[in-house]
Amino acid sequence: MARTDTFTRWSVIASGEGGGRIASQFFDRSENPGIDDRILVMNTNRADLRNTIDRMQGGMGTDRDEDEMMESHALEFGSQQGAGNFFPNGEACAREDLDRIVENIKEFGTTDAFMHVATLGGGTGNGSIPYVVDQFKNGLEDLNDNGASERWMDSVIHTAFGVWPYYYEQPQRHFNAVCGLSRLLRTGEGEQNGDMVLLAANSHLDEEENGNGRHYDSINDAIITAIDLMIGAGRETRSVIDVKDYVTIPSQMDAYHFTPAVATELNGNVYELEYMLDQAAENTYVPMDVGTTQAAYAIVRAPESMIENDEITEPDVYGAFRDWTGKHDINVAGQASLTPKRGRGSDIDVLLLLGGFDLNPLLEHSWDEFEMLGDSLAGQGRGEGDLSRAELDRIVDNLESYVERNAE
Ligand SMILES: Nc1nc2c(ncn2[C@@H]2O[C@H](COP(=O)(O)OP(=O)(O)OP(=O)(O)O)[C@@H](O)[C@H]2O)c(=O)[nH]1
Ligand SMILES: [Mg+2]
Repeated sequence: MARTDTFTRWSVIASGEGGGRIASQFFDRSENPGIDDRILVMNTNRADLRNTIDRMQGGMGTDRDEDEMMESHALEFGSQQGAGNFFPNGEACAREDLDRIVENIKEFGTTDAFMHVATLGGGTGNGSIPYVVDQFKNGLEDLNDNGASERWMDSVIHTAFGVWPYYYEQPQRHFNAVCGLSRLLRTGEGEQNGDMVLLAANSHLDEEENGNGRHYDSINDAIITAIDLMIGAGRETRSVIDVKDYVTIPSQMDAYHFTPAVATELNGNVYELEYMLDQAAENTYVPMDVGTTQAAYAIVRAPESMIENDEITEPDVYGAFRDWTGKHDINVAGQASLTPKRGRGSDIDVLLLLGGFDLNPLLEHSWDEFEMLGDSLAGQGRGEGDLSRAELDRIVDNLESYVERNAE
C-alpha cells in the first residue's frame, strides 16, 4: 500500500464530447497506474454523456452498470443542453455548476495532479476546462468546506490537454481553438493558467484528414499513449521525472506549452537510442520546428528485463538525450529518464515532451478564420454566455504576448 502514497495520484477531468471520448479510452484498459478510476467526464448534454458512458462500460467488462458509471464518473452541468459550439456558453455552464463539479472531484480523495482534457474546437469542453482550471487554482477559497487553514487545491498541479480542430473545419471551430489556447495559457488577469498546456492537432495526427470516427480513435490512442508515458515516468523507481519537474522550469521561463512526440515499439536490439529520439521527434503532435524547443523531457520506457540485464541503462539514456539535444542545437532546460514496463522482449517506447516552441506553425492554420469571426462574435450574447469586445481583446492580447515571447 505504501506505493500508492509515494507516487503521484493523478485525476482526469474531461469535458465535452471529444474530451470525453479521449478520457473514455482509459477505461478500455485493465489498469491505469497513477489514475486508477479517478476519471470524471462532464458534458452539458445528457445524450452525449450517455454515449460516453456506454463507451466506457464497453471497456470495463460486465460488472459495472450504466447507472453506477453515470453516478461515479459522469456529470451533466449547466442548465442548457449543449453550448451551441460557442465557448462562452460552455464557460457559463461551468460557472453555474462549479460547486457540483467540485463535489464530484472531492469524491476522488487526494489528488496531486490533474489532467484536464478538452477539444479546442468545440464550445463545451473548450469553454469549461480553462475556467475550471482557473477556479481550481485561483478561485476556490469560498468553496472550501470548513475554512481550514490549507486551501484545498494548494500545491496541486494542473496540466491540460487541448486538441486542435482539423484545419478544414468551419471557422467557428478555429475561433474557439485560438480563444481556448489563450485561456488555457492565461487567466483573464493575464497570469499563467494551466501549469502545463499540452497540445495535439487532429490534422497533424491524421494525414488523411477525413475526421470520421475511426480516425478519432487512432488520434485518441496516440493522445492516451503520450499521457500514459508521461504519467508512468513518475511511478516507477530509477530516475523518476515527475510532474513537478515538468512544470517548474517551463513556468519560470513563461514557456509552458508542450507537444508530445512519440515513437513506440522500437526494437532495442537494433536501434541506437539517439535514433529512437529522432524517431519520436519526427512524430510531434502539432506542426512545429523542433529547433525552436525551449524545454525538453525524454522518457524512455523499456522492458524490465532489459533494464535488469543492463541492456539499457540510465547513463545510456542521459547520454543519448544530451547528444540528441546537441545535434538539434537546442540548448534547453531538460531531463531524461528511463522507466520500466512489465515483461520481457526488446520493444522500447520513447516520449519527448517538447515545450516552449514557436506556436506560429500551428496558429497559421487558424488565425485568418479567427480574425474573420472575431468582429461578428464579440458583443453578441448567444444563450447564457456572452463575449464582450473587451474580453475578446484581452484573450487576443494574452495569446499574442505569450506567442511573441516564444517565437523565434
Ligand atoms: N481528437 C479528437 N477530436 C475530436 C473528437 N471528437 C471531436 N473532436 C474535435 O473536436 C471539435 C468539436 O468539439 P466537441 O468535442 O464535439 O465539442 P464539445 O466540447 O462537446 O462542445 P459543443 O460545441 O458544445 O458540442 C472538432 O474540432 C472535432 O474535430 C475526438 O474524439 N477526438
Ligand atoms: Mg458537444
